[in-house]
Amino acid sequence: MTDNVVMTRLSTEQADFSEALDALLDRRMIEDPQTSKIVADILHDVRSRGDDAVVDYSRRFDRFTGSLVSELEVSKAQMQASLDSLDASLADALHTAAERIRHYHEHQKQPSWQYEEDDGSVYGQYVVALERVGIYVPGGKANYPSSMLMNAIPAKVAGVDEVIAVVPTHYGDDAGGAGRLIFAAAAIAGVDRLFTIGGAQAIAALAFGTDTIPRVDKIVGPGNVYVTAAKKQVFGEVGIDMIAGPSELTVVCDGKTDPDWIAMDLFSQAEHDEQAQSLLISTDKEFLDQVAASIDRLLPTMERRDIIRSSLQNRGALIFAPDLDAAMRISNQIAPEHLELSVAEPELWLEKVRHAGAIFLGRHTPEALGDYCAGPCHVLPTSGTARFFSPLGVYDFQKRSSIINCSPAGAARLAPVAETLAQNEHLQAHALSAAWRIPGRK
Ligand code: HSO
Ligand code: ZN
Repeated sequence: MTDNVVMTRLSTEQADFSEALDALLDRRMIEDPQTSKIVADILHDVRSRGDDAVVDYSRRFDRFTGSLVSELEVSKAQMQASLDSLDASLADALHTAAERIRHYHEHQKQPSWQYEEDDGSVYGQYVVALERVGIYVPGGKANYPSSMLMNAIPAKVAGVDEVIAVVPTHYGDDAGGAGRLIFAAAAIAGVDRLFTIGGAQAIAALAFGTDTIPRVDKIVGPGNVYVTAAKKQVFGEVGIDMIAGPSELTVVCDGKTDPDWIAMDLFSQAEHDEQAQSLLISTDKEFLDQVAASIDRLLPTMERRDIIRSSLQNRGALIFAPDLDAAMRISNQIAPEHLELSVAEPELWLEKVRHAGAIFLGRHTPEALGDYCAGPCHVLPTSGTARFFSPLGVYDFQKRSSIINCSPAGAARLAPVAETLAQNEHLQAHALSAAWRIPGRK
């Protein structure tokens, strides 16, 4: 049995290639005004009514049937019991993934630094962890215990005092199934408090705090359009990591990788959801045909074939480029969340990458390994935002303070400069405050 997946074909040889690529990428980050309004109302309501509003929205939009926010909290003992109840092989896999994520992120810690000038003054930067953060782990079309690890472990490595995780309510109803894995992952990651509260109401509760849910300093993690809109609206009141859209993969291939492997890599992204985007750029037209044939042959064997088919037909594409230089230029224009360089000597092509959330080098590095256990975080910039955002990392959970420690000689040396500039800004107190540190001036 084979399927017939009709995927967009693009080629740099077509006159309207750039426009066709732009249309395919379809990156409007401006949200629909109706969504903004719904979210603004929820935020306002949670801010004024606190726990009661959280309960109301969780009953209305999620599957909560209780009456108190405290019923939506999963205790540390419950998290641990979920972990204890897992099959050994599953618990081992989670522990291995967690260890590898922790090890990778240890390398990301930014140290404080300082330097001393000849006059004995010291200047530097003091790096310190955030006190309390909220992490949002979505539910949606799949269940992602891996995302619990990927969000919480970098925070713990940074030294965050308190990590509050929120997940949609249905996990609480399914504590024996999907919830169990999520709660177990939270135990392994060292999450301090966990609430089964999703949607914009969860973001509001974390941003403003309620009687039961503590206010956090920063909220990270991807979510649906309501969660994303809510994060945008609370930004400034709290920190946020980035603005997430549907997940994407771009594969650049020289045509010498097994086409079935590439088809499966494209499926792995497409199976996340109908809006996910899988793109293949190859320098070999015949190879594009071979991958198309692999897709048709393999699709009927896939459990999530309906989602995969929709995703590939709606947003996927097979793209021809005359050489790898051209392929890399297209990839940079896409600025993909995940980039696989399935080519010979991928290290040589790395320097041509300008924009990509995570880069997977070589034929044996599928995105799936990175999604779970290679070590880097799988919370990555989507929708072309790799032009200015970076992967979620330890640095997102650290902040910096500047350090200035002037010796008497250093102060005397800087004061005339400050005094002159202050006088010209007509700020007399500034001028005197500086000048009085010069011996004899006061
Ligand atoms: N590819 C997803 C992460 C994930 N995959 C979780 C499987 N589980 C977004 O980067
Ligand atoms: Zn994935």
